[in-house]
Amino acid sequence: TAPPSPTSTHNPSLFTFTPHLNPNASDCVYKLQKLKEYLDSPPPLTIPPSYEKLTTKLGSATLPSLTVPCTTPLESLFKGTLFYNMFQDSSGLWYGDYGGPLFLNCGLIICWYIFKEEDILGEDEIIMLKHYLKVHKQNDGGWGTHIEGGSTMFGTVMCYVGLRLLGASRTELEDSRKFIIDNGTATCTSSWAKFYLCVLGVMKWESHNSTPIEMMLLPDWFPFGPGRMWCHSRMVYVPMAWLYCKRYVYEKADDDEIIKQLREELYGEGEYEKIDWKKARTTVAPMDNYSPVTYMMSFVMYLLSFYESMEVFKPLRKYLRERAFKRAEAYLIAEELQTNYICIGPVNKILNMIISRDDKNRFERHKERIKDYLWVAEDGLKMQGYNGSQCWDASFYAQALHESGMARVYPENVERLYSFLEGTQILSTPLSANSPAMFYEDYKERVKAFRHVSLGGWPFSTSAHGWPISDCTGEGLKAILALRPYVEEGVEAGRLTKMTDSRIFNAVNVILTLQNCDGGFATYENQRGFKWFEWLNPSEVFGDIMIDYSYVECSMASLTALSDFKVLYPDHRSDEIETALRRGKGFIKSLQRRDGSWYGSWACCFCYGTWFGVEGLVACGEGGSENVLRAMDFLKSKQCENGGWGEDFRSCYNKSYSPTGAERYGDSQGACVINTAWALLALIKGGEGDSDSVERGIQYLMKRQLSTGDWPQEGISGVFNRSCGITYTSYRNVFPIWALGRFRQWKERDTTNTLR
Ligand code: LAN
Repeated sequence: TAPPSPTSTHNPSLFTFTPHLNPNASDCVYKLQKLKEYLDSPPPLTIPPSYEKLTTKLGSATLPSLTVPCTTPLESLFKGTLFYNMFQDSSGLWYGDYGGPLFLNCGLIICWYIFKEEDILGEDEIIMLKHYLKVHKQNDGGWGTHIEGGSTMFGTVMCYVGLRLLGASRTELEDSRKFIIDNGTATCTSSWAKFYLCVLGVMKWESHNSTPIEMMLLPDWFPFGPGRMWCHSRMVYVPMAWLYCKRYVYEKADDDEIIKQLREELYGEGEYEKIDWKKARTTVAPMDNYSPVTYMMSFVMYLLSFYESMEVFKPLRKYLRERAFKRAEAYLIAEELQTNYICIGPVNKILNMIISRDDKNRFERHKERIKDYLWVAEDGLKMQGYNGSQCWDASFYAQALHESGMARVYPENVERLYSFLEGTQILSTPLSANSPAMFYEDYKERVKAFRHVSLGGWPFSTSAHGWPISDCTGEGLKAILALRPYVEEGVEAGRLTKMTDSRIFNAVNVILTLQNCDGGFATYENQRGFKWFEWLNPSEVFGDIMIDYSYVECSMASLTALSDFKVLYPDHRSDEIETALRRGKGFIKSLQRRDGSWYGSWACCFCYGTWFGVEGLVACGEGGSENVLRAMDFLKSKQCENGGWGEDFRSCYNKSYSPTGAERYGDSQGACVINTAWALLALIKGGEGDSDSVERGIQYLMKRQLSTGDWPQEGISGVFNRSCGITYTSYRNVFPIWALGRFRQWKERDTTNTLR
């Protein structure tokens, strides 16, 4: 299947670099004023004092002028770091846009709309949000599920409804309405969109498949249950089931003019009252149907619909549901407390917020944390896919600075970076309001919340978010270990907090306990379910979401961290670490494809996956092995003539390598900076540092560098659930810098090859 191709006239990712706008506010709060100020008068590129040291270090090499392209890899590296370091926040992190999914905005807009009196969004925010949705409309009138995908009914219905609620008129959106009607009306949108339509009151709950909250009551030993699902699916399922079982509908829906109009617009004039809502449960437009609902799931839905509607089950339903609501409430509250009301992701954030409406204190706290998800860029204001990628980006950059030798050149940046990473490690998380002394370390409480050990892990974004992830812990630990030698002075002088051994051991404990039976590592938790759960995936638009699978990315990061740790602490849990590395190695090998590549699940796609695969195998002592050589061959075979690598988003969607081969983002052969950097990192790690292939790749990176030291923002890099793109603005800086740095280190090791 080919994903629909985008027809939007706007290339969104070109507009997504806003770290300049950091107002020093907490977390990701970006004020529109800052954007305006920046656009009116962009800040001058100033040379920081550390530049002096840089010249000394460079020796004979001359300083690259800020308006002239670099001529050597070393110059390029300096300029790249100089540029990127300027955007470091005083708290040590780099802010970036984490937008991409379009469907998320509608959830926020609905929440704002149904609680209008709460002013969840300000006037300026509404203007910018509207702008964002308009900018990403495609030529056919629709919207994609994410900003770079072709139109889907999921994206279109969500964005259409969002825009109408924000005040856009029906006439303005006539082409979009036509798109919806032509593709079978809103009854053919995906089940997720249907859910939101029901909440808003523009669809009847009968069109929603049964989503019983009773699932919360299934015992742990039962082969299926919320605790066994991938945490993201679980965290969305519980509040969805809550709202479904209450048949929650916006209370003023029947008297609201816009709602009444939407009921006409989404289905055709006069159709709303005639629709067979039950039938609508199973209708879905082909463009949304990425993972069609299986026969088994249809059968389960059929049985559940009996349970849901039969009179005989009424007393049983009442009894079970009451108990399940109690359990679910405790669960939802625990999630809110654990994440400081940020919640694990943008979807449950909004659903939990809607549910908490009657509890003033809870609702207020939710409101305070909405801004964490908002981001303003040149394309408008968006609801991001997470509350940012701060820790993840910072960990990679720390390693890039270390490996390139640049960490010695920029001591102030390094100190700040260390301080951020040190402060972001998860130390403890309260579990419930009634027992503030209860922490995750309390086994019973933890298990009740289905949570893995958190203490010592690192999150993807901020410590306030608090969910540790295997690979974020791995990268965080590696980053801290890499930076420690540079910050000794700062620690001694009391400017920085010491990273004690016990904190490091806690991180190692998180990693060790996250290893799965197959030897690999999943994202947030162990793999607790079975592959057949996927047959019960009801989402249509997303693939492989039911359980937490072992991934090459998570495995590499965890294993390399263990291997770095082992060198520094050879006596701590050394047997367990040896075993983990051995098992991990086997797992990484087992995922390698025939052609030598690895599929990347969290970024686009095979270049990314293969970099992780190679890095992981080398760390497990497999450098030079047949597997690594095959990976080298794979990468070399995909290099474009101009020296770069480029991959289309279809790679992720279809799970098979798809080169772009066409003019994209200023490259006639469709190569991209970030893919090139990943391929280079893998090739150099795999022993190809002296090859012509690497030389040409490095030249390519230099050629694409902008005269400021930045690299152009190209296509969307991140991906999740196989089908949705997500923006990482740091990647275009961090990975080229790292690749250039690794190249430099490699060359310096080889004395016959002097790098000017
Ligand atoms: C992320 C972001 C980080 C990412 C990595 C750490 C990079 C990866 O290696 C493991 C998976 C993980 C943690 C990941 C999983 C899925 C997330 C949480 C996201 C892509 C960010 C947004 C996405 C989440 C599911 C989006 C919310 C939408 C729903 C459909 C629930």
